[in-house]
Amino acid sequence: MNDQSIKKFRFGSPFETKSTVKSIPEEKGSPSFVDITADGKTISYRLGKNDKVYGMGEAVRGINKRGWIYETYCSDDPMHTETKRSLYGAHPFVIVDGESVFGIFVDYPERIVFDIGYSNVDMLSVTVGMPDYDLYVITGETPLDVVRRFRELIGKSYIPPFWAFGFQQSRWSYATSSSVRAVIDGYRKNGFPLDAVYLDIDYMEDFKDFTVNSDRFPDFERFVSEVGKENIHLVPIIDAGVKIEEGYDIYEQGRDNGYFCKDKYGNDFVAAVWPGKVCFPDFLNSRAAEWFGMNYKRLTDAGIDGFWNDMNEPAIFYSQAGLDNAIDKIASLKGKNLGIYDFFNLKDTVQGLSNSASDYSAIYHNADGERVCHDRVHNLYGYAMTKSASDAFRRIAPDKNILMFSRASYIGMHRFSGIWMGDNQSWWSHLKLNLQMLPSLNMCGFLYTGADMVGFGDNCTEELALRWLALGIFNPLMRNHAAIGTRDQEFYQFKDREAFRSLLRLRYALIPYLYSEFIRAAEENDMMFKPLAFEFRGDRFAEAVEDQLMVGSNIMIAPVYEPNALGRSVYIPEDMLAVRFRSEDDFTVSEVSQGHRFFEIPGNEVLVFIRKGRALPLVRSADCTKKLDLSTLYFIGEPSDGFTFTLCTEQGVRGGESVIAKTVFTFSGQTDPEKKIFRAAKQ
Ligand code: MIG
Repeated sequence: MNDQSIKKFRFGSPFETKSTVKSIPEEKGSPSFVDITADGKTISYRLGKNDKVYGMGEAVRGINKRGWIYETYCSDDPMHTETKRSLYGAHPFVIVDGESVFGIFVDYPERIVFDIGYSNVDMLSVTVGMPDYDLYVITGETPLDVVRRFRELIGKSYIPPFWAFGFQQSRWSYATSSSVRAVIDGYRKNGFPLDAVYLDIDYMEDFKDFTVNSDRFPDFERFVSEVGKENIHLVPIIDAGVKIEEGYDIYEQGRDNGYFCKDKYGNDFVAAVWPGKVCFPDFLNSRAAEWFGMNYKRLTDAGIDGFWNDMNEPAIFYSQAGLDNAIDKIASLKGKNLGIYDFFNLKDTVQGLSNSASDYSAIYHNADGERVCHDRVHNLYGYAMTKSASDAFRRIAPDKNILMFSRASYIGMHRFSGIWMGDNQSWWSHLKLNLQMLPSLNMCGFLYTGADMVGFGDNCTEELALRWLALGIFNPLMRNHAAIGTRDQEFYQFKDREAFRSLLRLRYALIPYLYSEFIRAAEENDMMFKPLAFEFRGDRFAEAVEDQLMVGSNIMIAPVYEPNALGRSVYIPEDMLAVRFRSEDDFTVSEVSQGHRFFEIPGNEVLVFIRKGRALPLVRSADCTKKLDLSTLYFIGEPSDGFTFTLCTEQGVRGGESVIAKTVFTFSGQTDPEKKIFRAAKQ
């Protein structure tokens, strides 16, 4: 791959985003493929009738993004309906796949509108507010080529610790150590594997970052170490806003050192989130970022080795100014006979208090000396928060690989952390969205990701939980998370425990494969989850498939995402082996030939399709990742001559990063011809 295929064009004076790691010389003249308006604000391309458009990372709708309008604007919006334009992450990268194959990355941390055949079905047009951005035009033979070049440009993806491939249970909120204990027991006593339990905001003292409520968690350090001995990691949440409270040292340090974002008069900007009134650390200021990051040490000192960063779009419930305005407006209406439009206006005033554009416009950063209005850098805030933690971890605990993932993100943050897909709902459509976001996020470098399994908001059903688990077992970040007040959805809570246990155990049997393919994708700038269109070029049926994925190099999945389904139709792009798992050691294997087929899939079964000449490695399952015994490795498949599989394992940590060992296995003899099981030997 040569740099000639990435061309960089600079417009105006862009804000430094740190999204890229490779310096590309600026081109003079105008880019090929696209047209740019004279004011530099709109980039456009006429789409061919059958052109597909991929990318956009964390976004609603399908894998092919054509036919909708998206905006990159990190947003705290828990209603991921298909009419939305933005979610929590901002990933301004698209690939056109048609007569011409190319990608464009618009490196600009403000709102960008990607109109992908919405206003005009034949036009892709990308519009920025101010013409201050870097445009990268990336060409390649195939969309995958484009992805790889883009990923070379933006740098290697974050690799979490091995244990983070285990199953993780979360809920807002396990508010006491005894509720955490009950969850661990619920899993362990029922023979369900588990590697981590999450602590949501209620573990803190009054929602104050880096504090632990000692009534709810007496002797926290001991508790962390106690559950640690049972191979359970506790993963606390950290919110962006710092509670304003005299005597709270984090607040006082931030205030006294000028580490908080300001308003236009230079006072600390104040808004309300969970802790009540907060200030926002100015992560664009390197000293403030370093200071905030080093505070994670308070928790790592207590034995914590994983975090999730929340509310870092940043989410704002209301600002004082916004609230005053709204109250004045309401007061002025008192005693008046409201017209119906005035009534709706009043309602909108209150509803519009949260995450309001005028509040964001009122925030100012000190970007190492330069005063910058938040509007110009909105999409960098969560990225900068998360980078501050990641940078600190290297110093605090170089001997540990600390799990880190964030809610808000921008291109480039994938080098430092994973992301979760935010506050979805216990809806069937969000099970499908989980599947469709995986490849789009992989295109943008986010490999360590997953949705809140079973859905965050709303009440789930047992059927949805089981079907979601059948997809969840392939998510690198496999976390069951639910909102406060919703129905209990820990897997042991359901009636058919056997089914849930079997599928969870199957996840652990698959971990060596998933981990190895994850590492390969990270090292080779590849995607772990690919749409069929990326693998079976020229097959118009494969190119249209939106609900199946290739997972790593060897297998394809086709989860059920509808209620009361007998099974589903699957497009088989080439002759394959279908493995029907009821559990890790109860499965049947059959050959399926290319074409559209219907498969009956009961809820307690998972279908995995193995590609021709390839194989799926499995190990005996265990209660936690630490107990997986790789000497039990075996394969299912009909390997071609010269078949090899490179198994990746974590062999310790150096400089905060996992040291990865690789062992190449080759075919060493079939043991069960009917089940197509074979053993492999180290090369
Ligand atoms: O306003 O901490 O996305 O995972 O459980 C909601 C409580 C704040 C949003 C996160 C969610 C978390 C919740 N948080």
